[in-house]
Amino acid sequence: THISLLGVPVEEGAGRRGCTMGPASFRTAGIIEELQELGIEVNDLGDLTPEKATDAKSSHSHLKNLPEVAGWTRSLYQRAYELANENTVPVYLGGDHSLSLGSVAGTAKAAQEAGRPLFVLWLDAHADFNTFATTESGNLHGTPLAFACGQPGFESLLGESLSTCVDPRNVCIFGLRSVDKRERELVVSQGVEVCDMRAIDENGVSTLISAFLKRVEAANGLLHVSLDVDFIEPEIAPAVGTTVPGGATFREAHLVMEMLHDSGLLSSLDLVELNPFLDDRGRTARLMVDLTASLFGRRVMDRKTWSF
Ligand code: DIR
Ligand code: MN
Ligand code: MN
Ligand code: MN
Repeated sequence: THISLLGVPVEEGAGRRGCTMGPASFRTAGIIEELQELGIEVNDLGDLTPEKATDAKSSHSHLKNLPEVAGWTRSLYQRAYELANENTVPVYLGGDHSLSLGSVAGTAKAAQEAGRPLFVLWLDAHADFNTFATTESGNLHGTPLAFACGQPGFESLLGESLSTCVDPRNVCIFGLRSVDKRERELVVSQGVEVCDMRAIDENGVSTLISAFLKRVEAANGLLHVSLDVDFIEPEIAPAVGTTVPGGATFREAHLVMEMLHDSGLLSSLDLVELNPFLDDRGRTARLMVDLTASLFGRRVMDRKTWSF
């Protein structure tokens, strides 16, 4: 494996400031060294510079920082498209979740050209499926999945409509426990797969993730994973602006990562919403780095078949 790290220090999509320090915090927590330790070649591309998108306007006046977020999106859309065409696994270090407006769309365009369906695993307390019309907060980090799945009204982001959309049936929102009313209706009507926290309680992470990975494999799909810090239980991952109690435990989160590694299906990754201003002596940053290491192959022991 070869990994390309790209910092995307956007914070204008979130309701509070601080995610701009995310990429620096991932690096301080040792993300490069931990991945190299696994024998992986890591290329740190530094931090992305956003375009100026002063033309980005919307009639929805409650949207926050639309020109700034549009600038990041245009810049990352192009960069993600390029990286998807290289022989590398891009890892986008956020930055708030609005970075996925660019990363998923750019990756989807490349997947379409490669003739392969793009699957998206969205590890998050939230659905991030609001449109400009449905968002109650006006925070654009709550919109990337709706944008990627081709919902209307996002034209001002890129200055044109999206050429390639992700099929919403190829999206799995995993860990959901907070969804807005109209956002919920959209998720259902679009046929998005949802594994909410109750589904995880009742079935366990392993059954649910296996079923999703089987679908990706059967379709010869590419897999983009988007990991929001708030997927994890806030008691162990406090450095996020939108904590919701009842998140994935330490072991559940690691098991998802370990299973993703064993599948060999991962093609690109977002690590988002880390807000170092809210962290407790770096513990959330370190947890995110450890989860990333599990995703890229760190394990206690090689697997064997147990016989009792
Ligand atoms: C809420 C919260 N659904 C919103 N969303 C997110 O603002 O749209 N919080 N993504 O992290
Ligand atoms: Mn999110
Ligand atoms: Mn979230
Ligand atoms: Mn968020």
